[in-house]
Order: sequence, then C-alpha cells, then structure tokens
Amino acid sequence: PYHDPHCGGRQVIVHLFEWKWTDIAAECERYLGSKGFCGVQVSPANEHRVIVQGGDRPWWERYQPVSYKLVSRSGDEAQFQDMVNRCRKVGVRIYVDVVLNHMAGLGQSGTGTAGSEFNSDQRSFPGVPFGPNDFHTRSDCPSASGDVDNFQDSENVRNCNLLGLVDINGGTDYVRGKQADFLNHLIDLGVAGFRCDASKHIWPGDMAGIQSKVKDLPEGGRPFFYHEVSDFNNEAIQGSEYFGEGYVTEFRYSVKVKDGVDNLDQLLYVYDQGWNMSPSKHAFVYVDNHDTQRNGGVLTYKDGARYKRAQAFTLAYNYGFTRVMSSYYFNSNDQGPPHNGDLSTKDVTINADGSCGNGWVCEHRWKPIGNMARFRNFVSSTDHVDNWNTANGVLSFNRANLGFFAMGSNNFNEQRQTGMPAGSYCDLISDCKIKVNVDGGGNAQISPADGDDPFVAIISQQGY
Ligand code: LAG
Ligand code: CA
Repeated sequence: PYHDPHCGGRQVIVHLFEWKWTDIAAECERYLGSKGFCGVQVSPANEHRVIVQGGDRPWWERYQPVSYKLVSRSGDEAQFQDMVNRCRKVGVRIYVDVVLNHMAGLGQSGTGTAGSEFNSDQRSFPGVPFGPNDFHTRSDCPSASGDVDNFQDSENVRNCNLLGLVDINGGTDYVRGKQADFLNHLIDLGVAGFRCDASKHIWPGDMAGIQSKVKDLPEGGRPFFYHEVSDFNNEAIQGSEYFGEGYVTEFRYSVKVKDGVDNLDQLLYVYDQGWNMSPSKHAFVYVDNHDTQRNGGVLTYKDGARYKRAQAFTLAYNYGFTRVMSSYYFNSNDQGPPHNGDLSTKDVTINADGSCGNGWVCEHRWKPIGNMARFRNFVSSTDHVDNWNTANGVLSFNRANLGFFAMGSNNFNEQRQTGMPAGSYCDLISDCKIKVNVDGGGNAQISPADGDDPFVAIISQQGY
C-alpha cells in the first residue's frame, strides 16, 4: 500500500543532497521535469541544530532534530511550498527525509534553525513539544553506556541512543500523533512521500502505528514510504521486518554493483538471492547514498567512468526502485555543502555545457545517468531482461521489445541483437545526436556517439 510514488508512472528519484529549496524548484523546471524524473528526495526539512566547527557547518547537523517546524538550512516553509508547487507543475514530486528515531545529541542545548530552544540532557524540546515522557529511559535500554552498541540485540538497537542522539519512544499515542502531524502537514503542502531515517532503530510496530495515523494524499492513495535499514545478514534486525511499511533500502545492491562494473558477467547476479537480498518489489536501490559515499566500500562520483557504468546499468536493469545520488565535492567526511562567507549554502549554478558550478557535482546531469531516467520509465512495464551479451567487454541487453542498452569500458563498435522492432531510434545517451538502425531481424551496429561516454540506449517510444 505504500509502494506507489505517485508520479504518473515515472521511476527515478534523485537525492539533491543539501540543496536549497529555491535551487530544487529551479532544477525541476530547467531539467528534471523534461528528463522524466519522478521526484526529488530532499534533505531533512524540519528544524535542526546549528553546528559550527572549523569555519564550516557539517551536513549532519540536519540529523539532529529540534522540532518539526519547517525551517532548515535549505529554506523556510514558504520556500518549501513554492518548491513543491513548481516541481509538481512539471510532473516532479517531493519526498522528504524524515528523522523520527531521535532528536539532538546528548550534552547539547541551545536554539535550532527555527528559533526553538532545546536541551537534550533534559529531554526538553518545547518546539514540538516533547518532554522526558516521550523518550526511552535508561531502563528501556540494555546497554551499559546507554548508546546503541550491540546489533545482535534488537532492544539495544531500538531503545538505546543511536550515536548519543536522544531516543524517542514511539510506543505512545502522543508521540505517534505528533510525528504523524508532522508528516500530515507535509502532505498538506503537497509532498508525495517520505524517506524514513534510521528505521532499523524504530520498532516496526511503532512505525506502523505512526503510518496508520498518516493520511492519504489529497489525490488519493497512500504516501510513498521507503525505509533506511541496512542489512548485511549479520545482525538481529532484518530489512524484511519493514516490508509491510514500504520499500526498504537494499545496501547489498551497492556492493554487488561495485563488484560487477569490472566483471560484467557478475552483473547478471547483482540481485543475489544467496545474499538474501530483498525481492525487487521491496528493494530500494542506489549505487551510493550520502552515508556510504563517505564510509567507503561503494562507488561514488570520485570513481568517474566506473560510477557512470554502475549507475547507467542500475537504471537499465530490472531490479528494485531506483534513486540517483547528487552530491557536492568533498574532501573530508564532515564537510558541509558549499557555503558563502556567512556559512549559508551556496546557490547551484549551471555552466554552459549543462554541468553544475559552485562546488556541486550534479551526477544526475551526467548524460549516462540523467538520460537513463526516460529509459527506465519506458521499460518498467516489463520485468524481462533478454539477450544478455558480454562479448568483447561490451554488455548489452534488451527489456522485452521496449528498450535496448549497451555499455563498455571504452569506445566500441559491435553488431548486436537488440530485440527491438525494425526502425531507426534516437540514442538517448547523446540526446539523439546519433540514430541506431535496427534491421528486420532485430540486429544493429552499435557504437556510442561519444567515445568518452561508452553507452548506447534506445527505446521504442513514439518520438524516440
Ligand atoms: C542515518 N540513517 O539511518 C543517516 O543517514 C545518517 O546520516 C545519520 O548520521 C544517522 N542515521 C542518524 O540520523 C549522521 C552522521 C553522524 C552524526 C549524525 C547526527 O553520519 O556522524 O553524528 O548524523 O548529526 C554526530 C557525530 C557523532 C555524535 C552525534 C551526536 O558525528 O559523533 O555522537 O552527532 O552528537
Ligand atoms: Ca530508537
């Protein structure tokens, strides 16, 4: 019931990490709408701590909520509303990262981004309001330190303080009501769903209790929910515990796809049931996210061509619901978004060649990534992958007779079976700079428009 993203059949969400609401609105209008993106995952929209260290504001201050007022580093409520409206006009929905497991860290007090006071040690958050009764107590948590420190014990994982962040008790009607009010307010403003932060640390029954108080969207249907749960088959908590509550992030996919980009035959097994990976209909998949791109073990924008291969393949293949990461350049893990002298976030600027400036990477504008959204939208009505071929280091396959995709590590020129009806098709990767001619037997000569981007993608959609 929580699996419809409500974006008219579109299939790709982009995480515009740390972008301001004004920039997201502009990006919907100038790029995302026309490229066929379903929606944008936005950084937490609610009031959070302000943390200044070494002349910078780390990105992670937004994972320390102070209240559910919609004033954050990305903008205020009026700007948020304007973003939702403008994106929606071009067919793009907003999905909000909601932090429901905890409030700010222990030992902290002061004023949040909306001016609300707070004191974590006293469990005092008058901006909600939450008080001591709304948090797990020392006796709820079996760990010696009070922190989450034993992932083999679900009481420890769910009742203790994650990273010292004071842990909300989602077991009461009051707390569930306050959190549902927050989500319902966002629905009133026109959002289509939620990325739920740290769901592993929230009892599935509490999550279900909150979600049952969340209303349908005004146009009908349940909001789209996807839950952040990392599961590598070695802890007490399994992603499958949350299947009833929405999609679940599939961290194992990011590892599998990294292994596959340099070993193309491995890619066929990227959904590895031997690893107990989630079935496609429950799996929320991505090459990297804002945490894993800092923690290592996955491909990121820093990997260049290999990253493009992993991301283009992910969008072409038939596994899961896909999210694309869009980053800013960083050297240290704590480094916040590009900022002005007063530490406010810099605007996203667009260069003449379509890339971004001011320190923003904009992976979603890289051609083999952004131009694959249309491909995934069109082929999603089939679950088939046919004519898998990895000869000469070039992977190609088709999705029934709807689309054909090929990629290599270098420029290539290959004769391939495309599975497509005879015709002349636009190469999506190059914005139709070249055509691919398929003969009556489904065969075509395949060569990228630009050897620096060794990909070809075609679809049998009218007009392409
Ligand atoms: C998440 N998903 O389940 C977020 O994706 C992840 O980015 C969040 O951690 C985490 N859960 C909690 O919402 C991030 C940073 C942490 C940071 C935390 C709170 O990765 O490093 O912790 O946000 O700001 C920071 C300090 C810790 C400290 C804590 C409390 O790094 O050392 O203990 O604050 O003061
Ligand atoms: Ca918890």
